Amino acid sequence: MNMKERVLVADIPNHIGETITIAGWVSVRRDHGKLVFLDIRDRSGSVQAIVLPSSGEAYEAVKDIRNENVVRIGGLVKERPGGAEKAGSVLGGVEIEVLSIGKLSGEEAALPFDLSSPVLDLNIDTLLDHRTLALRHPKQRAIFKIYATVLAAYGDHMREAGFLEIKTPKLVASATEGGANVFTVDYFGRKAYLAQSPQFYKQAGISVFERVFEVGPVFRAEPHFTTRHVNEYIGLDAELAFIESFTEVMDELEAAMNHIFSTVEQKCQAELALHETAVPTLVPFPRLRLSEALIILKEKYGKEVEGSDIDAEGERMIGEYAKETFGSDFIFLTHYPTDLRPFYTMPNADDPSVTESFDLLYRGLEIASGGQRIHDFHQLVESIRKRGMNADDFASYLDVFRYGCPPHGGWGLGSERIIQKLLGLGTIKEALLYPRDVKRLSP
Ligand code: AMO
Repeated sequence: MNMKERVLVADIPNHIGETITIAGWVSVRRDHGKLVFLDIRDRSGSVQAIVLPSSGEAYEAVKDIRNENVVRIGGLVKERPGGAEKAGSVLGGVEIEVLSIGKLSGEEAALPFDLSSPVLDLNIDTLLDHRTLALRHPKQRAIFKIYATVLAAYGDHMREAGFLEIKTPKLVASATEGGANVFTVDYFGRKAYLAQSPQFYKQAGISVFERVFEVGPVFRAEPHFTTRHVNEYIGLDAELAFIESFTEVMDELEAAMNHIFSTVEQKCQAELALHETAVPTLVPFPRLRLSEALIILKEKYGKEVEGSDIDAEGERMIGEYAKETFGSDFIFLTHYPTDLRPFYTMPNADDPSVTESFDLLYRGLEIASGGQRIHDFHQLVESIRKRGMNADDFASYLDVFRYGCPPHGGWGLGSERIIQKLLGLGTIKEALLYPRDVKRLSP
């Protein structure tokens, strides 16, 4: 087939009365008496094709065409009376009368599940075991159209706001976030790690470029089975210099979130509709100290928390509180205790037991964390020591501060959690094409 001659489905209405070539997947084959109807899908949309017994060769060839086979069709574009009202995503107003049809690929084997029903009602294991096939379903494809829009909107916004896009190594010599959740790799006989975040490199980045952002993989060896963790995700990170307060970091993140959501609203109406959801009404994000949130949890929800941290249930409740009190799907929790944040976090000048830091919750789930960083060499060395770590292990990171680094802060934002909450997905795994969890390394 000469692909140059191929007409995309979305362009078919411009070819009424012409004989054209289309190619794509058979979403569904329906036999009505002697007529065969095929919904043909390509990247731009779906159209109905009809094979009449009088077509001879095509009628013979269509006999072994099954759902999801890949086909090429030569046919006549016809106006379809009343077709514009046809429900679903199939192009109304036109149809193709098939003159020739050829199978490009696909066996006659039965599909493991029915992709033609409006809802793909599979358990998560079946969905992920047959991931590539399941992705052909319109609702699944819609997730990744929205996801791509989120990534593009984030990049566009950050560039517009003066941030330089950087890509940093994912094979690294030291853990950045502390804790045990780091994957070890054999690196030519030495121990290396998969990056837990671009933290050190984005801080190095601002010491050169002032404002940097990165969209890249993050690896976490978390042995949990939860609906919000995966072991590899895409982080939307940013770091900005010459700040006076971490509130400026929150301002920048809020502006980025606003741009992401308004872009999704503009570009993804059909995809949002498939998921029966809409972009939340955006009001200024409320900001609340974590210590105040804990009091609210106790007084309003009767929830006691252990220690001074908030757990997943507490975050859900504070999400409800934000909605009820401020009409906001988002809320910043601020001033996390120093012993709960990584060593690079700036302590509060008046009360060093808390930090200049925040988490951002969206519909009750943490989607980002960030804050101001320590930029003084000696203070940083002291912070490393206080946590029982060896400053020598951070020599090249510390050099960034030895030679001068402006006051700065930034955030790490989990891209998949945005999608999970926007679409109300049961698990974050549905927001990844090929998620990695404790048990899953394939497909
Ligand atoms: P943190 O560890 O809180 O901060 O991670 C930042 C954001 O990344 C997302 N996230 C995850 N998403 C899916 N699966 C996981 N296992 C997972 N772990 C984290 C969350 C989280 O809010 N360096 C700091 C950020 C900074 O201060 O700039 C960091 O990595 O949405």
